Amino acid sequence: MKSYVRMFVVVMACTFALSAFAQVQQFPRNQWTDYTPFEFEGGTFENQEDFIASGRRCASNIQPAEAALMEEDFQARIMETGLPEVTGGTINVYFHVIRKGTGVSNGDVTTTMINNQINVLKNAYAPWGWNFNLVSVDRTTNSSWFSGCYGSYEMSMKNALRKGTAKDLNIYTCAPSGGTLGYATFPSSYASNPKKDGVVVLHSSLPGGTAAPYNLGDTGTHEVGHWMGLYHTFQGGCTGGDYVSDTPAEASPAFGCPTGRNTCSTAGNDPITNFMDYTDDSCMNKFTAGQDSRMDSLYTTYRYNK
Ligand SMILES: [Ca+2]
Ligand SMILES: [Ca+2]
Ligand SMILES: [Ca+2]
Ligand SMILES: [Zn+2]
Repeated sequence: MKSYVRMFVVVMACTFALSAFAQVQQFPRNQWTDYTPFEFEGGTFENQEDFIASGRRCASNIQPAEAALMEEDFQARIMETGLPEVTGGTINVYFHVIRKGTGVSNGDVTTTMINNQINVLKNAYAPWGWNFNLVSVDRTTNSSWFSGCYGSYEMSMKNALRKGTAKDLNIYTCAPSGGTLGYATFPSSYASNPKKDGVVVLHSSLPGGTAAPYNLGDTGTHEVGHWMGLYHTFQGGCTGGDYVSDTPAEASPAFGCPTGRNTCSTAGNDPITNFMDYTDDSCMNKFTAGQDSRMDSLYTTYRYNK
């Protein structure tokens, strides 16, 4: 029974991974309160909501049915093995810079930007027991990998560069799909495709980069959240679907920093300051105890000693 469930999950995960190459999920435009053009990395969007609706904020969107399958696998494993739970620890980080030439504008991020990104991760996760140790930085000049690091050239890049095991974090900086901010794999997909495991972020999202208002390093924080097993806070809309009880449900991704936003009649205002929403880096500043508990459990189940 359990192995059947697990195999089903793997098949569905692979199906999803393939379909993810073909499309980014788009969100309905439902507010249109702002008619200020939104300039981002050489492109102009009608406004910031249009940018969010384009799907470029994060490519780690999964449908509720797929999340449910991943959750089923997770629960089955907990029932089999119990939880020898680690509640924190130090995660080794292997940092891979993909550039199309020299100079920051070609993706050749500086050592200072990398160290500042690691510090942003440390500050975000320290309250919940996690530390990050930068083990190595490598730099690869390859313009195909630079723009194709999510999708077409992703696996050639990762097969060549990924280091460590399930418990180790590999971060790639590049220009995914020509400007998508970030993308991460989830813990449960490690077993079926270990080389794919890791986090991809837009090079200019690092602290000091040009991707304002997403240039304080919290794209990294957000994508590592997915890598630790968290979904978006708007997953499942008002019925909820992030499997975290202390993040109030919200109807759609928030953007900017809309204080007091309340899109669902269920208890609590929208969690706009949560790292797993889509707000500006200067707006997001927290995980919750429920998210911490989920990260600890998922890390124990799929990454610790694996
Ligand atoms: Ca913890
Ligand atoms: Ca929730
Ligand atoms: Ca509410
Ligand atoms: Zn995301």
